[in-house]
Amino acid sequence: MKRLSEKTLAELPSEIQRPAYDRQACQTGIVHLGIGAFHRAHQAVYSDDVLAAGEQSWAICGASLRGPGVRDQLAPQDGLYTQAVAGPEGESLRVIGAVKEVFFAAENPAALVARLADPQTRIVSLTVTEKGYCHDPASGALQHDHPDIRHDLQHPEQPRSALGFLLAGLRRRYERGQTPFTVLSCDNLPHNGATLRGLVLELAEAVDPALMRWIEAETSFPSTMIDRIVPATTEDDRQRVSERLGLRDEGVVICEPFRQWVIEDRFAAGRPLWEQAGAQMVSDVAPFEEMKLRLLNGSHSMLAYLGYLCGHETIADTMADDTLRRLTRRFMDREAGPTLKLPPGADLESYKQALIERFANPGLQHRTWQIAMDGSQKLPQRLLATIRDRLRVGAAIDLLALAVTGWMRYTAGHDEAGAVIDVRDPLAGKLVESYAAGQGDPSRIVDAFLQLREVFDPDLADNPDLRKALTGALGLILTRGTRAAAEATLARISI
Ligand code: CS2
Repeated sequence: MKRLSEKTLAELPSEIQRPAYDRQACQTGIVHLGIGAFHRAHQAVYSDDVLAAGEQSWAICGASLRGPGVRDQLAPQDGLYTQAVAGPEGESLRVIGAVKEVFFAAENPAALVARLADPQTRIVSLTVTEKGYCHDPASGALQHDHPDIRHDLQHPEQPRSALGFLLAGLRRRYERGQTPFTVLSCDNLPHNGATLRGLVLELAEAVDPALMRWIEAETSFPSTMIDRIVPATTEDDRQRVSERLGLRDEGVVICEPFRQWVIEDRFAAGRPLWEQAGAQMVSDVAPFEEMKLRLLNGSHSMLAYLGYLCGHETIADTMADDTLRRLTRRFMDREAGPTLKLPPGADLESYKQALIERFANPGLQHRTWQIAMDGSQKLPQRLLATIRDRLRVGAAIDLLALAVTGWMRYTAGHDEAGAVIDVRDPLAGKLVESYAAGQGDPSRIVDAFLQLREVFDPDLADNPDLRKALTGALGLILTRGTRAAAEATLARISI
């Protein structure tokens, strides 16, 4: 089968939407670090809409920091790939043209730094996942002993980390007397813009305090809330979509119909009119972000651990399981929802209902295992911040505790039938050790986990109510199994 590319684009069946603009005439105004499926199904689609509306200076140059995979998929396709939206009437396909160039950073870090320093680059956006920020998820502090940070401090012109690349690009601009670019974090971190700003400044200070002051004064780091469910693409997905295209596409991304992007409107060097593609430009992202992190991502993580332990492969499967579906709704209604300060105009009830329907989308094969990854980096903002707020006012945390202990049990590395679980987490070694240190005793296991300062701040680690709730929940899981523990918890809280 021929490959999708500029040359073969005209061979696509007529019903497939494709770039209706002159890609050659578009200039690259955005460099994106971490060009995985999520970026290609989210921000790149908004930019594709903007390019189609005639704003030609906002094409994207993408960079992968961790492997050559995406470059190898997209370079032979001139950056073209298909977005397959899994809706109620099947999949609708659209070829996206916003990405003009893809780098694998490690192959030629100097070329990426040059791109960042190019005056045409006005925005540098990021989706590098939580662990890509090289910080302690609980405290938000830079990990000075992180191997990539240590490397980047020694070789600032040949960086490895996203922070190192940002700094190298900004430094070059500073030295040449150019204007800086806007740094746009699009990861699921609390206050992602401010968090990233703090980390870049901390690194800059270690390199050159004058550079740090320039970044502080001149560069903006708007916060964003990004939302679209984008499961990892499988080989089946590629084959199915390629057959419909009549062309082989290695870069297919699968996503749900829903998409939302809320952006703080503070750009140092101009921006595309993303609002014309449906983005919301606001002055304060925090309430949007908190609602999404605590309801969507909090439920997701809970479902990933409990669902996996109950034998479910995907999130849609967990929603077809009556116990887990009810548990999710109760989690939102009883524990996560009441902690929120709602964004202007939000309707909490319909937001929660929509989430249940989005999770149940049968067209998405979103594996519980995928979402379970990197729990140590995700739990603080998804579950522990909610716990902190509830404990402060003496509110119950039964379901939150069940979710957190689901994570602890998952990291044991074997399921309830004894099969191995492939636990992926930057702290995997410590997690397995913590679990093992408890020797099967729930209170000792909980104590060992609470020692992990990267995850639990001292205020949580020393809270007797949290300890008691976690020990009780883990005890239930260990003695009765995850499904019975979920049922018993639901029964208890409905009395
Ligand atoms: C998920 C998110 O993998 C995960 O941890 O919770 O990727 C989630 O699908 C997105 O944030 C939805 O916007």
